[in-house]
Amino acid sequence: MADILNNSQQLGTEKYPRKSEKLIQYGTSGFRTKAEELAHVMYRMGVLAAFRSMQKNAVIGVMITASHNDEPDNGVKLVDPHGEMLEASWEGIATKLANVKNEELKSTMCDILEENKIELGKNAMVYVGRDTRPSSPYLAQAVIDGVESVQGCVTDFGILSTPQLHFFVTCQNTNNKAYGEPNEEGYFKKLASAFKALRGESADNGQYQHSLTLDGANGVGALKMKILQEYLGNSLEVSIFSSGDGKLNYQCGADYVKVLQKPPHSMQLEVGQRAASLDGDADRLVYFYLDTQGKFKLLDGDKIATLVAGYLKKLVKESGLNLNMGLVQTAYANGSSTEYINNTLGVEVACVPTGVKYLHHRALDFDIGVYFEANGHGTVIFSPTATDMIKKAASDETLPSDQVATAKRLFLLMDVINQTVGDALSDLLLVETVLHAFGWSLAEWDAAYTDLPNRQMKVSVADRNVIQTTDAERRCVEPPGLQTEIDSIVAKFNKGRSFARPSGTEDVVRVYAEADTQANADQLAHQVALKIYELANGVGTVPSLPN
Ligand code: NG1
Ligand code: ZN
Repeated sequence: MADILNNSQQLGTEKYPRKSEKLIQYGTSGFRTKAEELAHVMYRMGVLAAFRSMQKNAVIGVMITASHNDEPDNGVKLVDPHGEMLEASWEGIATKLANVKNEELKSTMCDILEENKIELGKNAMVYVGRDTRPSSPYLAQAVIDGVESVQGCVTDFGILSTPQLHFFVTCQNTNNKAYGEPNEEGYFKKLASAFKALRGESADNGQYQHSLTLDGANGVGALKMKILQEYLGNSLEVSIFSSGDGKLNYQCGADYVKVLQKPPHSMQLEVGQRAASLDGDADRLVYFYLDTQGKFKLLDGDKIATLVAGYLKKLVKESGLNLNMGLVQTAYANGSSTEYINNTLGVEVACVPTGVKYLHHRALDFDIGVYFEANGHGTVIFSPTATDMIKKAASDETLPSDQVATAKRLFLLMDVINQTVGDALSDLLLVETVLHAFGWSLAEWDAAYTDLPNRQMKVSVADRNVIQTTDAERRCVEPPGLQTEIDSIVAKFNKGRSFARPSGTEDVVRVYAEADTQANADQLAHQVALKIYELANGVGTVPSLPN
């Protein structure tokens, strides 16, 4: 055992040394920073993934990506046995291992093994996936070297979307491969065959037409959509933009479209054309179109959640099954969406802090839990009881035939949905299915409610952690006096709402504001940003009014 750890420390020190004293923290989506600062972190996360696999006696995933961030960034996150994010108590362990001095690597590994009662030498199996960033192959090799240094086995899947890796890990760790086959073919076949079955005879219906324009963010989503198209055949025609000829996430992608509220730079849209954007690792999806006045209209994660929840609620009612449903959002959800879910859909709404793990966890409380971040990251999960009831009803000959048919639809929908984590390709097939079923264009979908004008801003401060929040991040408790100031600014705006929180993925404080008009939302965001700059030690240029 001592030999293995000695060798691991030696390889880590020689090939992947920690070169700076800068601390790095396992945040909402793992470690994320400039790619050149990450080699030692990757190696050490390879070691840690192997340890986690030994502890859990299951496959653990490691994904190398910085999602929607700029191309020079990169990141790493661990995927736990059932496809969920790494357990919170291990985030601290990961942070510690990533930051110890080179010469303390071995003793820290020993401590982790001892404190977690892990027997070194037990089988360890780690699945590794990476996005299309130029730095990703080298960083993946560092992870692989880390796993192998403690005698773990690696399956290197090469380029994958983040949700594909979650899917593979879940499939491999589920008894009798009940969730599916842990490989690309298994993934595409499961999604595409359910989607085609749900389409029925005709690919068009009412105002719905089966052609879509897709912005692939110049990333893995574009590559994987091309493969998915082969499985989809004629059921959906997709024209792919930003398919890899430009820079990743540059002037394109779901984050660009959502935050700037405009189409990708290179896309010429026609009035009414249905378009969607993925992010750099294909776990976020937003839709958009130009209305009859040529005005840009965004259908974000909130709109996707309400569309899907509305359809599922209808099917549950028609199937006669007694299943409860809930929708989980974060503070970034548009106020109009929350009002619509409460008052029109009549579905229970929960609000949790930013980060998919919080949404996923809360969604587990329902028979059918729909969760989406406004940025387009989310999915639907069905409890084991709901899954069982739907499965039984779908083949229950004692039930009226229309109820059986509806249960069959719900059953197929469960297969279109990647329940392990938000998945842009799976969500896209889900949205297309619902629009097809309703016979809707984007304008009809969009008509459910009108978003309140809103604005996001970033403020640079000396230490973003001086901002501490409560109430699902909707109120600041630190620094003292800030919340009172925010409250009095908000009070000046009609339908005003605003909050601030430290980002988990960038070194900034994020400000969100909504109000009755765009000018007021901009003013509100600006005034709150200035207050943060003043009370939380702002650095660099003073925040200016968004234009
Ligand atoms: P931070 O940087 O903590 O705001 C962003 C998103 C999260 C989540 C993570 C992970 C917003 C406002 N924040 O987190 O929702 O998606 O990235 O990628 O969209
Ligand atoms: Zn992403």
